[in-house]
Amino acid sequence: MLKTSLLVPAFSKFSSLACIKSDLIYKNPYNRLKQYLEVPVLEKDNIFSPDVETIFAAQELFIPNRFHSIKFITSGIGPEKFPNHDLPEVILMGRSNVGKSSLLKAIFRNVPSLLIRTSKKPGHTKTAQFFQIGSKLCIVDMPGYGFNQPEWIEDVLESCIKRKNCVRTFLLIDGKVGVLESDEVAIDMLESFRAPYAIVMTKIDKTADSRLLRNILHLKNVKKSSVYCYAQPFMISSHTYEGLGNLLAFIGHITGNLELRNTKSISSE
Ligand SMILES: Nc1nc2c(ncn2[C@@H]2O[C@H](COP(=O)(O)OP(=O)(O)O)[C@@H](O)[C@H]2O)c(=O)[nH]1
Ligand SMILES: [Mg+2]
Repeated sequence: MLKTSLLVPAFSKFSSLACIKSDLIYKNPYNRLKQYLEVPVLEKDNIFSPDVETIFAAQELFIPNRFHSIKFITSGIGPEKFPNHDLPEVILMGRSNVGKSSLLKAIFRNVPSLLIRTSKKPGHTKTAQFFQIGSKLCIVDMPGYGFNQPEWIEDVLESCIKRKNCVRTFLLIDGKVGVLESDEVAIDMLESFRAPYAIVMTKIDKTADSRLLRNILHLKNVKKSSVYCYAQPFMISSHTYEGLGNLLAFIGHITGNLELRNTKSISSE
């Protein structure tokens, strides 16, 4: 197989992705953690592991052009404000300050017209914000729960997650902090809605591997009885983009926009 370091410059030369800073975006942080344990970190070892070409194709989805516009469409706290369309939707939810907006910013880094505000102050986003990616899919940024959460937090989460368009909810957990009680409540909620969801551990650039591993293993216990959680947590840095490619390939695939090549099955929930 081609080495990533050879492939990235080759691709960049011929494509609009010349802005790639490094090949961290193609890395799966899970492979780094694996070396510390003699047994697999997860029960099903590394079930989603797209190759570089697949990740590259996934990134192209998030680059606008004349026929493919990427834009903010609407925001609201109830169904009357939500869009009426047939696009598949994925939702980003998590505690205030966990890195939802930063992840969006990283996903849309090639869309300078989209101004996404991140903040050190928790509780900045109060409504569900819908972003449309051409005629392909929609990403929804949710208000954070926990500190400074809006009083309508449960209602807005429920009405978004239960929409027929919603194909997956991503529950973001701070990689350094790990699962808190409020995250366990969120997990219970998703399970009670029977909503397929996946965990995303954020901020891995500022988390020591030992701590990340500890938090992943703790997570494994928390979701022992879960039915609707995807078996493999994603790990990302929205600052260095490490692990981001894996997540984009997953989003592309579950929304029916990306065929997987040389990738192990993701049918397992
Ligand atoms: N080092 C690092 N900081 C991050 C990352 N993601 C978010 N942050 C920081 O965490 C804070 C909250 O991020 P934000 O995206 O606004 O969180 P939100 O409330 O969940 O939308 C900001 O100061 C971000 O710069 C990351 O991947 N790495
Ligand atoms: Mg935010």
